[in-house]
Amino acid sequence: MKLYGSFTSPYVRHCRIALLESRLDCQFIETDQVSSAKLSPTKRVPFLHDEELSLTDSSAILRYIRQKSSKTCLDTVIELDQFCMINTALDSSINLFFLSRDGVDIERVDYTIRQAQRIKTSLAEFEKLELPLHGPFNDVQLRLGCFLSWAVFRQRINIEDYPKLTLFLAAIEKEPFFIETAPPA
Ligand SMILES: N[C@@H](CCC(=O)N[C@@H](CS)C(=O)NCC(=O)O)C(=O)O
Repeated sequence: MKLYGSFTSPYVRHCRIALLESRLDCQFIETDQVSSAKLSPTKRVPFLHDEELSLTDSSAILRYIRQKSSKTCLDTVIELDQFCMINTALDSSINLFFLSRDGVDIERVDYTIRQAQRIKTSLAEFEKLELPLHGPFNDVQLRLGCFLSWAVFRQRINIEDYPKLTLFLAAIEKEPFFIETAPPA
Protein backbone atom coordinates (compact mmCIF):
# COMPACT_ATOMS: atom_id res chain seq x y z
CA MET A 1 0.00 0.00 0.00
CA LYS A 2 1.33 3.45 -0.91
CA LEU A 3 0.05 6.80 0.38
CA TYR A 4 1.03 9.83 -1.70
CA GLY A 5 1.02 13.24 -0.08
CA SER A 6 2.80 16.21 1.40
CA PHE A 7 3.92 16.74 5.00
CA THR A 8 1.92 19.97 5.23
CA SER A 9 -1.52 18.91 3.93
CA PRO A 10 -4.13 18.55 6.70
CA TYR A 11 -6.00 15.93 4.64
CA VAL A 12 -2.84 13.87 4.30
CA ARG A 13 -2.10 14.34 7.99
CA HIS A 14 -5.40 12.76 9.02
CA CYS A 15 -4.65 9.73 6.79
CA ARG A 16 -1.15 9.45 8.27
CA ILE A 17 -2.59 9.51 11.81
CA ALA A 18 -5.09 6.76 10.89
CA LEU A 19 -2.24 4.70 9.41
CA LEU A 20 -0.12 5.10 12.55
CA GLU A 21 -3.11 4.07 14.69
CA SER A 22 -3.78 1.06 12.45
CA ARG A 23 -0.14 -0.14 12.30
CA LEU A 24 -0.79 -1.22 8.71
CA ASP A 25 2.20 -1.48 6.45
CA CYS A 26 2.17 1.52 4.12
CA GLN A 27 4.86 3.43 2.27
CA PHE A 28 4.55 7.23 2.36
CA ILE A 29 5.61 8.89 -0.87
CA GLU A 30 6.19 12.63 -0.64
CA THR A 31 4.42 14.17 -3.61
CA ASP A 32 4.47 17.74 -4.90
CA GLN A 33 1.92 19.44 -7.17
CA VAL A 34 3.78 18.47 -10.35
CA SER A 35 3.73 14.76 -9.44
CA SER A 36 0.14 14.76 -8.17
CA ALA A 37 -0.93 16.41 -11.45
CA LYS A 38 0.63 13.47 -13.30
CA LEU A 39 -0.39 10.65 -10.98
CA SER A 40 -3.93 11.52 -9.86
CA PRO A 41 -6.96 12.56 -11.93
CA THR A 42 -7.91 15.07 -9.20
CA LYS A 43 -4.36 16.55 -9.26
CA ARG A 44 -4.45 16.76 -5.48
CA VAL A 45 -3.06 14.96 -2.46
CA PRO A 46 -3.65 12.61 -0.77
CA PHE A 47 -4.16 9.63 -3.03
CA LEU A 48 -3.56 5.97 -2.30
CA HIS A 49 -2.62 2.93 -4.35
CA ASP A 50 -3.05 -0.61 -3.08
CA GLU A 51 -2.47 -3.13 -5.88
CA GLU A 52 -5.44 -2.59 -8.25
CA LEU A 53 -7.18 -0.13 -5.93
CA SER A 54 -6.74 3.59 -6.49
CA LEU A 55 -8.34 6.13 -4.09
CA THR A 56 -8.35 9.88 -4.73
CA ASP A 57 -9.84 11.50 -1.64
CA SER A 58 -8.84 11.56 2.03
CA SER A 59 -12.35 10.55 3.14
CA ALA A 60 -12.29 7.34 1.07
CA ILE A 61 -8.69 6.66 2.15
CA LEU A 62 -9.64 7.13 5.79
CA ARG A 63 -12.58 4.75 5.47
CA TYR A 64 -10.35 2.19 3.73
CA ILE A 65 -7.70 2.36 6.47
CA ARG A 66 -10.31 2.06 9.24
CA GLN A 67 -12.04 -0.83 7.45
CA LYS A 68 -8.75 -2.68 6.87
CA SER A 69 -7.93 -2.40 10.57
CA SER A 70 -11.45 -3.46 11.65
CA LYS A 71 -12.29 -0.04 13.07
CA THR A 72 -15.46 1.96 12.56
CA CYS A 73 -15.46 5.30 10.78
CA LEU A 74 -18.08 8.08 11.08
CA ASP A 75 -20.85 5.78 12.31
CA THR A 76 -23.74 8.19 12.65
CA VAL A 77 -25.33 10.69 10.28
CA ILE A 78 -24.51 13.45 12.77
CA GLU A 79 -20.81 12.49 12.84
CA LEU A 80 -20.75 12.36 9.05
CA ASP A 81 -22.34 15.81 8.84
CA GLN A 82 -19.87 17.28 11.33
CA PHE A 83 -17.00 15.73 9.36
CA CYS A 84 -18.40 17.22 6.11
CA MET A 85 -18.78 20.63 7.74
CA ILE A 86 -15.15 20.59 8.84
CA ASN A 87 -14.10 19.58 5.32
CA THR A 88 -16.14 22.47 3.89
CA ALA A 89 -14.40 24.96 6.19
CA LEU A 90 -11.04 23.38 5.36
CA ASP A 91 -11.70 23.49 1.59
CA SER A 92 -12.62 27.19 1.87
CA SER A 93 -9.51 27.96 3.94
CA ILE A 94 -7.27 26.18 1.44
CA ASN A 95 -8.92 27.94 -1.53
CA LEU A 96 -8.33 31.31 0.10
CA PHE A 97 -4.74 30.37 0.94
CA PHE A 98 -3.93 29.39 -2.68
CA LEU A 99 -5.84 32.32 -4.20
CA SER A 100 -4.03 34.84 -1.94
CA ARG A 101 -0.72 33.21 -2.77
CA ASP A 102 -1.55 33.63 -6.48
CA GLY A 103 -2.20 37.34 -5.95
CA VAL A 104 -6.01 37.43 -5.83
CA ASP A 105 -7.32 40.20 -3.55
CA ILE A 106 -9.66 37.90 -1.60
CA GLU A 107 -11.20 40.81 0.30
CA ARG A 108 -12.64 42.32 -2.89
CA VAL A 109 -14.23 39.34 -4.63
CA ASP A 110 -17.80 38.37 -3.61
CA TYR A 111 -17.11 34.65 -3.92
CA THR A 112 -14.02 34.75 -1.69
CA ILE A 113 -15.77 37.05 0.80
CA ARG A 114 -18.48 34.37 1.11
CA GLN A 115 -15.82 31.71 1.67
CA ALA A 116 -14.32 33.79 4.51
CA GLN A 117 -17.77 34.24 6.06
CA ARG A 118 -18.36 30.48 5.80
CA ILE A 119 -15.15 29.79 7.75
CA LYS A 120 -16.24 32.24 10.46
CA THR A 121 -19.75 30.80 10.89
CA SER A 122 -18.33 27.25 10.82
CA LEU A 123 -15.86 28.07 13.62
CA ALA A 124 -18.76 29.37 15.74
CA GLU A 125 -20.55 26.07 15.10
CA PHE A 126 -17.45 23.98 15.96
CA GLU A 127 -17.16 25.93 19.24
CA LYS A 128 -20.53 24.38 20.24
CA LEU A 129 -19.26 20.79 19.85
CA GLU A 130 -18.42 18.64 22.82
CA LEU A 131 -14.66 18.31 22.48
CA PRO A 132 -12.52 16.01 24.64
CA LEU A 133 -9.21 17.22 26.06
CA HIS A 134 -7.52 13.83 25.83
CA GLY A 135 -7.52 10.84 23.47
CA PRO A 136 -8.66 8.61 22.01
CA PHE A 137 -10.06 11.07 19.46
CA ASN A 138 -12.63 10.00 16.87
CA ASP A 139 -12.43 10.93 13.18
CA VAL A 140 -14.53 14.08 13.58
CA GLN A 141 -12.18 15.31 16.29
CA LEU A 142 -9.04 14.29 14.38
CA ARG A 143 -10.28 16.11 11.25
CA LEU A 144 -11.09 19.18 13.34
CA GLY A 145 -7.61 19.06 14.92
CA CYS A 146 -5.96 18.76 11.48
CA PHE A 147 -8.03 21.70 10.17
CA LEU A 148 -7.39 24.01 13.16
CA SER A 149 -3.70 23.17 13.33
CA TRP A 150 -3.16 23.86 9.60
CA ALA A 151 -5.30 27.02 9.48
CA VAL A 152 -3.65 28.54 12.58
CA PHE A 153 -0.17 27.61 11.28
CA ARG A 154 -0.97 29.23 7.89
CA GLN A 155 -2.53 32.24 9.66
CA ARG A 156 -5.88 31.65 7.94
CA ILE A 157 -7.83 31.78 11.21
CA ASN A 158 -7.49 33.21 14.69
CA ILE A 159 -9.14 31.10 17.38
CA GLU A 160 -8.46 33.37 20.37
CA ASP A 161 -12.19 34.19 20.57
CA TYR A 162 -13.09 30.48 20.69
CA PRO A 163 -11.99 29.20 24.13
CA LYS A 164 -13.17 25.59 23.60
CA LEU A 165 -11.39 25.31 20.25
CA THR A 166 -8.24 26.84 21.74
CA LEU A 167 -8.19 24.30 24.59
CA PHE A 168 -9.02 21.45 22.22
CA LEU A 169 -6.21 22.33 19.80
CA ALA A 170 -3.68 22.62 22.65
CA ALA A 171 -4.79 19.18 23.91
CA ILE A 172 -4.76 17.34 20.58
CA GLU A 173 -1.38 18.82 19.65
CA LYS A 174 0.08 16.99 22.65
CA GLU A 175 -1.06 13.56 21.34
CA PRO A 176 1.86 11.36 20.17
CA PHE A 177 0.38 10.71 16.68
CA PHE A 178 -0.31 14.41 16.26
CA ILE A 179 3.25 15.29 17.25
CA GLU A 180 4.63 12.61 14.91
CA THR A 181 2.69 14.01 11.92
CA ALA A 182 3.35 17.71 12.56
CA PRO A 183 4.58 19.63 9.50
CA PRO A 184 8.37 20.08 9.56
CA ALA A 185 9.42 23.44 11.05
N1 LIG B 1 -11.31 16.60 -0.87
C1 LIG B 1 -9.89 16.35 -0.98
C2 LIG B 1 -9.11 17.66 -0.83
C3 LIG B 1 -7.61 17.48 -1.06
C4 LIG B 1 -6.89 18.81 -1.25
O1 LIG B 1 -7.49 19.87 -1.39
N2 LIG B 1 -5.56 18.72 -1.25
C5 LIG B 1 -4.73 19.91 -1.46
C6 LIG B 1 -3.54 19.89 -0.51
S1 LIG B 1 -4.01 20.30 1.12
C7 LIG B 1 -4.13 19.86 -2.85
O2 LIG B 1 -3.54 18.86 -3.24
N3 LIG B 1 -4.28 20.97 -3.61
C8 LIG B 1 -3.63 21.13 -4.88
C9 LIG B 1 -4.47 21.89 -5.86
O3 LIG B 1 -5.67 22.11 -5.58
O4 LIG B 1 -3.93 22.22 -6.90
C10 LIG B 1 -9.48 15.31 0.07
O5 LIG B 1 -10.15 15.24 1.11
O6 LIG B 1 -8.52 14.56 -0.18
